Amino acid sequence: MKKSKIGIVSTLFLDNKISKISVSSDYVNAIEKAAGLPLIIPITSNLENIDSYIDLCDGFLFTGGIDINPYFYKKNPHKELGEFNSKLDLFQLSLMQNIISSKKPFLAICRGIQILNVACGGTLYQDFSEVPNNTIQHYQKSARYEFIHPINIKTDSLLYNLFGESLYVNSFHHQCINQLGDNLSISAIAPDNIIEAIELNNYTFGIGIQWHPEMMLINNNKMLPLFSKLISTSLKN
Ligand SMILES: [Mn+2]
Repeated sequence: MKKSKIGIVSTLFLDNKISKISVSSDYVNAIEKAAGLPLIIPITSNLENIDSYIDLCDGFLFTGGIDINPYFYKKNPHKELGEFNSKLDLFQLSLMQNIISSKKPFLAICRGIQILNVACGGTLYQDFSEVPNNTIQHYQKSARYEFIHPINIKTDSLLYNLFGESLYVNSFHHQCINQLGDNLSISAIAPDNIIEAIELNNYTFGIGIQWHPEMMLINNNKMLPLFSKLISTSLKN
């Protein structure tokens, strides 16, 4: 049977001052569990190769990582801004914009939802200390597969078709969406009104989520529909 080729977008990190390309195994395992073929897309300064990577893959998975340089959404750096890497930002923002033009399906996790929003012209809160009335713990101290807070899902969303009106998720973020980008809709919010999921309008499957479903898959299969839907939509494309 033909398998759907899913490009997992890697990240950069510094290991003893050496820049390395990395992907957490949890993402690879999640794509395999949902019967897709994981491929890893490297981060490079060569933006000319982006269209060739898009041609190679049927769908895409954007992964978690460090903060985005607020230069890319025209804000000054907040004092609680974490580490960023502009080369990583440039590649991922450009890749996201070109994937959207190609209409290919994607799932964008954690830093991925933030890349999606910024690629569409939106902005971020750089730290929860910037967020008014933030009352929920969004950076959990428990194991990565533990759920911590519920989300309320809007009825007219792709996410609702997968999970219904509410879902418990894990949470490992100190940033979140502020102003929504163009052609995006909110599909889920936390009890403190933090945006936890967004979707591209008039698009087969283009979802950003703030939690880490690939980590929760270690414990049970409740998050599997996200990956299965990415893969089945990619096969049809
Ligand atoms: Mn959260």
